[in-house]
Amino acid sequence: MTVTWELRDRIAVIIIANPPVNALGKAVRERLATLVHDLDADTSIDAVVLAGAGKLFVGGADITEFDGPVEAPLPELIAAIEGSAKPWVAAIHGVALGGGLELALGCRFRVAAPGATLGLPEVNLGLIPGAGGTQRLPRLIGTETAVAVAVEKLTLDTFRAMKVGLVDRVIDGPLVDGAVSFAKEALARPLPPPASARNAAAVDWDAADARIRKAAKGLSAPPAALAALRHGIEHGFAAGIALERETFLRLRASEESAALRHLFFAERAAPRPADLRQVSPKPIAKVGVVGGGTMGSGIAAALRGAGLAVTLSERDEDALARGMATLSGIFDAAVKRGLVSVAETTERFAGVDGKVGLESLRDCDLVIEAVFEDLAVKQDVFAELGRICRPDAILATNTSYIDPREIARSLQNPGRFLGLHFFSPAQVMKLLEIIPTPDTTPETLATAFDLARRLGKVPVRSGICDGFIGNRILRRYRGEAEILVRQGLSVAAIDSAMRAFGFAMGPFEVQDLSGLDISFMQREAARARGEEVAIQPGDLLVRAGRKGQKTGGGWYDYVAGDRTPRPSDTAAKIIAPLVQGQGDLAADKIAERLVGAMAAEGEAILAEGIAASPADIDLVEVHGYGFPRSKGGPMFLTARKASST
Ligand code: 3H9
Repeated sequence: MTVTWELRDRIAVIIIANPPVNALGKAVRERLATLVHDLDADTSIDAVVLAGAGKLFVGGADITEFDGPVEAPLPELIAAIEGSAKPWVAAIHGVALGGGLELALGCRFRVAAPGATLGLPEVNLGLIPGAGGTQRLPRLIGTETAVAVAVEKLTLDTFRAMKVGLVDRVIDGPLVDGAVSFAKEALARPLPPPASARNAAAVDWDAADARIRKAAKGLSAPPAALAALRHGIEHGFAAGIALERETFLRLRASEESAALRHLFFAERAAPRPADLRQVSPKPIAKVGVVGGGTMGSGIAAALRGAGLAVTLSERDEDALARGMATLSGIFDAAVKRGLVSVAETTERFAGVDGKVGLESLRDCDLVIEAVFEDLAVKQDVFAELGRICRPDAILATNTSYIDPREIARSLQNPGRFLGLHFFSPAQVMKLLEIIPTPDTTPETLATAFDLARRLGKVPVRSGICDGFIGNRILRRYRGEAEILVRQGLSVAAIDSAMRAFGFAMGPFEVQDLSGLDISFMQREAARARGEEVAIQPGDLLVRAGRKGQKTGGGWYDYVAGDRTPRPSDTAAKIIAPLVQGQGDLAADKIAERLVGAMAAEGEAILAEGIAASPADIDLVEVHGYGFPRSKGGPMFLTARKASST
């Protein structure tokens, strides 16, 4: 870390250099605090320009410090800058986020290069801005926009920031030169009041609170950020600052924020595994997708969203027409949800070339197979692809369970092969399990990670085992839930406990939605191979024709056209032979049992080297299986509980 300064024509220019994001760590804060004092006392200086070295101004407070004590508090530094005898000018490029924007708000002026991003993303970390952001921002840009920025994560680009009064001038040429000229011009005029001395108007607080609570889905930070903003407008700047600080410190010490910070670092580490940092990915422009079912179409849509040319291959005209119709449905749904414009979807759809057979994939850089989950069918596909595709093309299977080594058995040049396990709906779900075989080359693997980055997915490398990381843990989770049913707990009580924990649906509701028959068939196949697989309640339900919502009932009953699960006496009678006991467990204990089972499976997965780290397992659960983000993942949660007892 270095914070340097130089004198330019009676203007001091301070440059913060603290790679990678110029975070405001303790050393930076202390150095800046000394500079405020020293520059104030220096009569050869009339004003100060504050800029960041490298790609950006300041990415925020140093998040790694939030597990430790508070030292050299940022709010005091910012108050000192605001109260300085000389005007400070923040010269912003790249990003000014969180504490970075708060630092700029303490300056009397802000100038920015085109293309900068300004925002207060603290709520993503379970925090509120803790260095005056909720108080100075509304006083500078108006309360409504400030609520959108500080509470609802709106970011402003340079021009919008200029429009709302956050930025005083856009500097087109060299930023620091422009900022120095701006400072000199500003000195010739009376100074505007600092942000803290300005007024801001009230908004309809109750309406804002209701909207924010609905969107926050139980997270603490967004309503707390609004409350701090409101308090300052109703009771004055000093009272607002006090509540903001108290709330920030309380949330900083919360489990929710610790969980979200854990995920922040896990998500940043995931795309760049240490062993691949020196390996260049291959360029990928054209991708083939084999199979136009739900998965194949979803993958094609995701690829188009990243601007890649796609050839969708099906075995005959009818199947191809169905695949293209599914794809068109995905694009229509995205338009209806306001995610993309009609023009964009038209362009995306036009970029998909539907073809019968595999011959059309000969010039693809990458081919992803997403056909029926059957080893022989997949082997045939890869035998043909091996013959048809360019020898340097990467070939990937989207299998959920089958051993990729078996799938690639007949493939020449297996170094270019690996598993890419997408999650349904593939155009939405963020998780991508990347499964190399022992033959996969580092270059192939690096290309898969690069593809994930381009698709905006969270990549997690998995070793080979039944179900890889995610489905293996899912099986254990469901198995544990069924053990509770056998012990006499009702499926409704278990589902309700997991919803209260934070999942959108309980394990039995999910099974009814996706169908009980797939795992039933897997168990039946294992039994047919002579493996000993005990009869489970789900087997009895499927044998009685109850496969889930699609058959009008599974664990629950459903009435036509209504997806509301209704507790089912029929289902209870069918599974009764396997139930022993009365079962009585509080909701939090149910969640503890099931999450504990997930973590235990996670431990086994780590011990076998299937996952590289507990954080990777947490990413799989949060991004692929709806584990509540605010709890950080089963490994994080279990480790925290263990360390606090
Ligand atoms: C805050 O400011 C609280 C205040 O209100 C109150 C305080 C009192 N600290 O994302 P990248 C690391 S809360 C520490 O890949 P990019 C990151 O882990 C903060 N480390 O780069 C990674 O490390 P590694 C509010 C940080 O160029 C490396 O930097 N601010 C921080 O794609 C590169 O990160 C935010 O929430 C940090 N603040 O994107 C902004 N930020 O190389 C959070 C990053 O070891 N940051 N790292 O894996 C971002 O959004 C992006 O990092 C940013 C750069 C856009 C800045």
